[in-house]
Amino acid sequence: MYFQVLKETLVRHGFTFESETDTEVIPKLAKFVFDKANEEGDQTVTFSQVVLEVMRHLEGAYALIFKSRHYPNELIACKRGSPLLLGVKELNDDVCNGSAFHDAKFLSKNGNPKELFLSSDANAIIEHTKKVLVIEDGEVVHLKEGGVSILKFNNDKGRNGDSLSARPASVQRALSILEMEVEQINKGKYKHYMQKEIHEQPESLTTTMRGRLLRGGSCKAKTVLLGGLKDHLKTIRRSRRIVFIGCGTSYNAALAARPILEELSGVPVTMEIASDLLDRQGPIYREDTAVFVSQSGETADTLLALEYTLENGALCVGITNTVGSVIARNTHCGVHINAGCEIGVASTKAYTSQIVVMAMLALAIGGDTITKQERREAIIDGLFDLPNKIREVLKLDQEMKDLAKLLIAEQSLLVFGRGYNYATALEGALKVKEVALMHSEGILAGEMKHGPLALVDENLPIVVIATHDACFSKQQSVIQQLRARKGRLIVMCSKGDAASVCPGGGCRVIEVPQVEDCLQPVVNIVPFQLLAYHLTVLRGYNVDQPRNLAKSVTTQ
Ligand code: UD2
Ligand code: MG
Repeated sequence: MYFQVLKETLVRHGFTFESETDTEVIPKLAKFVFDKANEEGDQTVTFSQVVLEVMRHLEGAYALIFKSRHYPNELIACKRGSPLLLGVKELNDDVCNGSAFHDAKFLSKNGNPKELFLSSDANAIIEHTKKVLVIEDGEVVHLKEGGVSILKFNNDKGRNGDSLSARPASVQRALSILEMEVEQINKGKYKHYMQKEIHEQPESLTTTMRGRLLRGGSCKAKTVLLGGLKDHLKTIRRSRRIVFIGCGTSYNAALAARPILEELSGVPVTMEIASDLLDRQGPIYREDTAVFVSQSGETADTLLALEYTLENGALCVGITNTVGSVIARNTHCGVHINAGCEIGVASTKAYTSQIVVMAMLALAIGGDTITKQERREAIIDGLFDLPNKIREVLKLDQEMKDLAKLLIAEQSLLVFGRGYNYATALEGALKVKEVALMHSEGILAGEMKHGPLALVDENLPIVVIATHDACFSKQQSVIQQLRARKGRLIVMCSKGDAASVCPGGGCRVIEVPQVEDCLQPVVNIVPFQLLAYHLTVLRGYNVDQPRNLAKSVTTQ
């Protein structure tokens, strides 16, 4: 919203815009600030003053790098909310032993660092240097002719109420030059990558949605903008069917998004496990849209299925987390999920970001039907609020740890789900299986009587997902039937529903915040991720590299 306001102001001052992106507003704002200072005769306005003034106008989370031909040999970086690291290579070794602390100015003395790196992700820097400065909110990193200084955004406004007339203060406190192992830097306060990645989902989801949800002005409807798809939406809408193709967690994410895609697009959606499509040489037609889902973008089976599908002439759409990956390159179009680097072998934040991207895909495809406008807007509102809801559900951490203690010695865990949360049952079971090395099976609750019911006794733990949606009463009756057979139940339900899912008590209840039905799988998977994580740690297994598994399965 405020970007829209800024943009309108800039347009009034004669700026023209080439894109719909918020990003474009920032350099133009910088130009505006620079011009204004010069007009007012302030020829001495420094690059950092310009940037500080720009920052004053920005809201939300960002990490930015500025370069300008008005300030040759200078570069400025700043951040708020998003991470930003300054990597320093070839600092004299006696200058930086262990985790010594140094003033930033030190960097420009003593023979100088040879190279400086700026990145929002330690992974990108670590191959060059282990020495990093963690930049804090409101700080401005100023690189000038080989030297570095750090300035702090000063809250005291200058005489004119802006930061141009206020002198930005040089940061006095000692900045730490961390020298730790790669793992420590990346893991921050967490013990394992999987744990970190579970807990960073409010942020990763925010990044996934950034710039893609538009809540326009009063007369403008709420919409979704997926830059990578906008020229292909017509073709997708006209296709005879949409085929989701993936493996493992990516397949489950697609399964979670299937109902909303069917509902909003009206196009039949079918599901294919990549290897199975190839085994069967299943029919794919020119009129199909095939959507390839892969975190790494390098998954061998998915890639082979992509080649096969391209040969058959279908429109191929990629949903990947890795810019430049083979699947991203070889698909006709697609969407990057922008979840950030995922290191734990068990996918967590990529899963939730994939679902969110596919929900946005559904919104974009269904974007021109008036009848569903209200529904779409409710989902968009739900998406905006989703990171908060994930923050809330993450508070179940201790409760999931307690549950893990109870289940530590079990042989097996069943998970029943249906509708939107059939995928949650499959994915929850997959998490428990792959990291905690415990047999676990996700079961479509509608299939209960066709076999699985035979397993139920007073020993086997069963999780039933019964959050509030159109399938709720059916799940209530599943719970009743399982209880009649003395099943050992753990019920996941919406906040406040404990009594109605488990009348009379007697089952363990996990209450989660309720969101729009089609987004509920994003919330519901989190307790399972936490449970799988704690089970693994308590059982003494390797969380981040489970036995026999690899992060990207690049071989068949
Ligand atoms: C693009 C930029 C983003 C930002 C934004 C501003 C990239 C990678 N993204 O994001 O940094 O500047 O615009 O509006 O530079 N694609 C495939 N297959 C896939 C995934 C993507 O073909 O599996 C294509 C997609 O069709 C598009 C391009 O890759 O042409 C970038 O996709 P995106 O999702 O990153 O696009 P967008 O507009 O969100
Ligand atoms: Mg491409």
